[in-house]
Amino acid sequence: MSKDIDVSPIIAEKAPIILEEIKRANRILLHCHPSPDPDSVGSALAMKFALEGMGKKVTVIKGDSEIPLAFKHFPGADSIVNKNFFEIDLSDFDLFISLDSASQQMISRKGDIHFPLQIRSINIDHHVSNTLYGDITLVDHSSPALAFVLYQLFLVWNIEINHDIAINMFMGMYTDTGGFKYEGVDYRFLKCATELVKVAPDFKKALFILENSNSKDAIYFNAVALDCIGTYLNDNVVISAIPNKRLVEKGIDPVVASGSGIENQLKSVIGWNISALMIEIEPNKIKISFRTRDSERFDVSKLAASIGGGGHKAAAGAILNTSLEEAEKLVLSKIKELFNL
Ligand SMILES: [Mn+2]
Repeated sequence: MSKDIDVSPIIAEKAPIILEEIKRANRILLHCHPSPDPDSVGSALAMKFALEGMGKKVTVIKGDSEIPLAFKHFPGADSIVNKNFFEIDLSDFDLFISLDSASQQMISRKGDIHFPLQIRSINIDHHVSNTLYGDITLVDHSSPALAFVLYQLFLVWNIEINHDIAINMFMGMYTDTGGFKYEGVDYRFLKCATELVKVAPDFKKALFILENSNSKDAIYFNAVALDCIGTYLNDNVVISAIPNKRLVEKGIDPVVASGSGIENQLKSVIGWNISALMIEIEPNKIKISFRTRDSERFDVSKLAASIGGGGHKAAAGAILNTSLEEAEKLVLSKIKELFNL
């Protein structure tokens, strides 16, 4: 079987333009997005290895958040620099490549980032909500994981996919699709995954660590989350709204908590068509994750966008600086308005 897959037209068009820009640069900056997921970290590390193979000096910064313990075994994770975007000096670099980040806020929420930057920038992403910032943009929203976009870029660029690149890309592709189950997974995507596991047959070990590095906080958090459930709009909508004080009194770290995966359990109930996990991560700051069982009828990326967030049709999110009650009211009114419930 050849490793080739049909490269999507947008990637085929942009690949040579991006490569030219990379060739002109020597020192390249990459980042992880706030609350990084495996697609963010895996893509940044895969890109780092690919660029280093071209002889570039590459720095990956962790960005706003800590790299979760469950990703520390990704090859190259120990090289991630412990800084956010505002703690680096852009004049140390020639090029910034933003990955898996729909807007400037996904590079950092610690301040405003204005494009064009003082150095050249490339925006490579797969979110429909991408705001097209940066000097060069490649947004392929047909791809369910950014790592799959990178695989196709590397194919055009003739990059050899080694073990470390393969593990990083596989982690992103696996998790961004809920284990190859979400919209957009097709034979091309699975063929790419096949090629990756051919190079990295130890992917099972990496997945085991990824999925079994829960802290006890995550389990206690799930108990609180399930205790805070309410259903609305004829049981079409389930909301778990978690007050900050419930987390504080149990000593649960809200950052750890938000990675517990409870949002995927909520949508597993027949009839609960839209789920919203609302965590008051600090007083009057609400982190919301939307999921849906039926992304054709209930495109939650539109719901998230209507309150200033973004994401994908089946999984999206937003952050609101309001009380939990107001956030709940707002979300329910937007759901009514958008989906006629
Ligand atoms: Mn992604």
